[in-house]
Amino acid sequence: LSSCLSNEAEDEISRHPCYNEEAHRFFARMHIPVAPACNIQCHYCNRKFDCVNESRPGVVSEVLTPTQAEQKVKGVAAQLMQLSVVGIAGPGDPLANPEVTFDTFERVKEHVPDVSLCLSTNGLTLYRHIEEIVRLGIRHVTITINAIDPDIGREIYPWVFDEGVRYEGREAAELLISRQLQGLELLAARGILVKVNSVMIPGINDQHLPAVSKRVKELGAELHNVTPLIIAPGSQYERDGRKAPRPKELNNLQEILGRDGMKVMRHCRQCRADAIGLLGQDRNQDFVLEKMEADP
Ligand code: CLF
Ligand code: SF4
Repeated sequence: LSSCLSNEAEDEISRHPCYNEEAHRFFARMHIPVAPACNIQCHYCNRKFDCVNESRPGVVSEVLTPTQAEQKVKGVAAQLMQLSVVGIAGPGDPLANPEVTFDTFERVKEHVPDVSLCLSTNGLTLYRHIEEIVRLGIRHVTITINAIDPDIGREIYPWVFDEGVRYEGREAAELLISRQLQGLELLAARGILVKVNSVMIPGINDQHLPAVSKRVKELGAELHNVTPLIIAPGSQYERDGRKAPRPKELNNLQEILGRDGMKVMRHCRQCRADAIGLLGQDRNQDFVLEKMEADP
């Protein structure tokens, strides 16, 4: 870890299963699926399924209301001793659903104060929520940044929707990228630990990701997580016949990024938006709301 981190930040990282590879054997995360809408379109996504930026495509998480989420977090925290992080990562973009997302975080903060809060977003509206994130004590934020060059970004994002305006083509990518980098910089300046996720898309951004890594490191990102493209059924990339990278290609890229001095995450399990347990575990079915309500 970089030596400029405070002791407090190092401690926060040591108990976060995604930010610390050792921690993932001992500490569990819980995702609460309260955020169904999204404000951009990625070519690898099919909106019928969970957001692919931080999850597996082709799975559908059932959306909870903030009240249901509160009950569920209380129940899980009481039963799952290893729980250290509660995150919101979908099934759409959490910041495209700011009311339910922040209402839910507020409830978790109040009722389960000893877990760390984590947020994952495409970053489009991040700059508008910095104060709320700081106020709620959210210490870990993930931004999915697949490109910093709008000419590459336009091959990934056909459109972006913000404040009643729909942007397309290069303009859409340019807006999204500028907001992502702005959000990253603002969060880092407030001492929030930012992880950047990038989806490795062969033939589109695979050669470009070292430049992305370098830029986000300069802006203060703590960690870079490159995940292999998994194409959602019915997505544009499926129609285009795009392919996932081979494991060796992904490993080579991670090695290149690591050589440039970035801390690279290699143990991501591409969780569902409703995942519960240690990374790689999905114990959602062990914590069914109705059952918990009947048997507190
Ligand atoms: Fe969840 Fe993401 Fe927080 Fe982790 S997951 S919101 S940072 S608590 Fe982790 Fe899962 Fe990979 Fe995400 S293994 S998909 S990186
Ligand atoms: Fe789909 Fe997530 Fe992209 Fe939105 S940000 S289009 S939900 S993959």
